Amino acid sequence: NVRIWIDGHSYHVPERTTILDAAKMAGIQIPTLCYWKGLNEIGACRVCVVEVEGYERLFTACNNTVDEGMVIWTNSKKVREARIVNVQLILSQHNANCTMCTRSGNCSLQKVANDLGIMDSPYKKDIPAQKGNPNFPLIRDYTKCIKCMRCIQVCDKIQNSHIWDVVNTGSRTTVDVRDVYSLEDSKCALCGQCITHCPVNALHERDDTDSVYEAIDDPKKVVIAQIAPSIRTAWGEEFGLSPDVATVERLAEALHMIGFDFILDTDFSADLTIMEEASEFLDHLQHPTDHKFPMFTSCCPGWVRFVKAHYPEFVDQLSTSKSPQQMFGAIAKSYYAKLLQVEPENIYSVSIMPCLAKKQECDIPVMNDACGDPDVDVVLTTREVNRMIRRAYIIPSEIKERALDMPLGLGSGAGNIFGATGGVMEAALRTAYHFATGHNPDPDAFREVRGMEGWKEKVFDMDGTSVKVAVANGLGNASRLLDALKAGKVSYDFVEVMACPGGCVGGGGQPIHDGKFEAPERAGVLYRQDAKNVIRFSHENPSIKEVYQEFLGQPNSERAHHLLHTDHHA
Ligand code: HC1
Ligand code: SF4
Repeated sequence: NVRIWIDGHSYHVPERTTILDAAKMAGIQIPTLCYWKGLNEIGACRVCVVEVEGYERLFTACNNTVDEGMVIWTNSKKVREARIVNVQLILSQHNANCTMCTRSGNCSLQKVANDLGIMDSPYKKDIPAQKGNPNFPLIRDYTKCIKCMRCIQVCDKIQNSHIWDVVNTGSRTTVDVRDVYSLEDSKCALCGQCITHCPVNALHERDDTDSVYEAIDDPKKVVIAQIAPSIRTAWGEEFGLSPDVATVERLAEALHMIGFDFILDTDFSADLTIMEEASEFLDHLQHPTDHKFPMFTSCCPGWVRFVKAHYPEFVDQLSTSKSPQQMFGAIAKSYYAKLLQVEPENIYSVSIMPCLAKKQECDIPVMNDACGDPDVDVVLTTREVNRMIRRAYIIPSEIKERALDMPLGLGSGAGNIFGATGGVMEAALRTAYHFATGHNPDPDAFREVRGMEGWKEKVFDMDGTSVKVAVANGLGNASRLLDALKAGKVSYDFVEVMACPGGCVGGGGQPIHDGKFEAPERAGVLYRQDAKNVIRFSHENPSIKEVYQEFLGQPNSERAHHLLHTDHHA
C-alpha cells in the first residue's frame, strides 16, 4: 500500500492504483469522457485531469498511477479551468445540435459539458464535413466524433476486426475506416459494438422508423412484429423499468398502441431453427464422411459476415438453417399469411432486434423465399423501438400487458435463451438429444455451456456418442477459435458463435449505458425466464408441432428446405 492525500485527506491504497480508481475508493468523483475501464485508458480527452503537488503540468487520472506521498487535488481552480478549456475545445469540433440528436439525454459529452457549467465557448467552431453512406445500417457521423478512440479499441481488441483507424494529423486528426474508402467496402461485421462504446452520437444505426410508420398508415398493409429473445431483458432499461415490469407482453401492448396489427415472437422461430439445425447436426453426425466438422451455428449475421470476410474457407461449414429472424419472415409470409387470409405481399414484416447486422441480413437478396418480396421488410433496433414508444407518448409502466398473438407468439424456454451466449447450443443439444434417443434429457443437462467466458468447450454424452462442442462470444474469441481449428490444435463437432460479447443481450442495437457491460445481468433474466417456462424444449412447443403438422411436414422436408434454409454463398 501507499499513502496518498486526495483533496486534503489521507488514504492508503494499493500500489499502482490509478489516480482515478484511488479517488473512486475514497468516494471522490473525477469526470471522464474517453475512458473505458480495461479498454481505453489513454487520457485522450483530458477531462480527468487533476493537480499533483510539485508538478506544473496536470495529470490525467485514468492512466497515471499513485506514488507514495502523492498529494492530489481533484477540484482546484487550475483543474476546473483546464477541464472547461478541454471540453470547450472538444465542443469546437462537435456538432452540438443536442435537440436533434438521438443520444441527447444519454450523451457523455453533453453531461460533462453541463456538469462543468459550460454555457459558451471562446473557440471558433471548426466542424469536419460529413461523409459516408446514409443508407448503410451503420452510420458514422463525422461531425460528432470526439476522437476518444473507443471504437478503434473495441473493434481491434475485442472484435479483432480492425475496421477503424486514426487518420490525418493536427486539428484534422479523426477516426475513419482503415484502408478502404467507405464502410460498405470494409470487412465490418456490423456487430455495432462501436456504437455501444461511443460516448456520443458519432456512431449510430440507420433509423428505419419512418418506413414502419408508412406501413402502419397504409390501410392495405397488415403490420406484424416479431420480438427477438434478447429484447425482453433490455427494452425497459431506457424507461428505468426492471425486467419484471418491462415484459415482452408490455412491449406487445405498446406496439399495438403504436399501430402494429399482430405481435409475435422470435422465440417461436428460434424453436423452429432448433428443429432444423438439430436435425442437420444429427445428419452430419450420422454421415461424417459427407461433412466437414465442426458445424457452425449461423443465426448471428454478424458472425456470418465475419466468416465470409475473414475466414472464407469455413463458410461451407455454417449450418444452412436460416436465422430465427429469417425463418420467421418466411413463415409469416407463407403459413401465417394463409391463416390470416391475407396476400403475403400485404404483410409488412417488422423485426425488433438488438442488432445492426440483422438490418443487413433481411436485405440479402435471396431472403425472399415466401413470396418473392423480402421475407422480413425492416429491422428496428431496441433503441429505435424505444424511440417510437417515446414518440407515441406511451408510459410503459402505466399500460397493461397484452398476450402475444397466436400461434407465432409462443416460444419455449429453449428459444428464449438464444439471446445469451451458449443459449443456441444449449437449446440445440436439448432437442438433438431427444431426436437421437427418443426421450428428453434433463432440461438443464447442458447448462455448462452457459456463462460469459469468451471461449468455452465441453464434451457431452449423447446416448453413447460423445459430442464435443464449443461456444464463443465476441469476434476476437471467434477468430482465436478459428485459428486454433486451422492449426489443428482443437477439434469440435458443433460450435456456436455470437459476434457480440455475451451474445445478443450485448448486441450493438441495445440500450447504451456508457462504460458498462450489461450482458451478464441481461442473460440472467433470460435464463430465469427459461427456468419458469412450462415448455423447456423446442420440439415440445405446440405451435412448432402445429406448423410441421399442417404445413412443413418434417424438419428438412422439401418445403422446410425451401423456406428455412439458405446458401451462404448466395
Ligand atoms: Fe438474436 Fe437470434 S438470438 S440472433 O441474438 O438467433 O439479433 O435476441 O433474434 O434471428 O432468436 C438477435 C437475439 C435473435 C435470431 C433468435
Ligand atoms: Fe447481432 Fe446478436 Fe450477432 Fe450481435 S450477437 S451481431 S446482436 S445477432
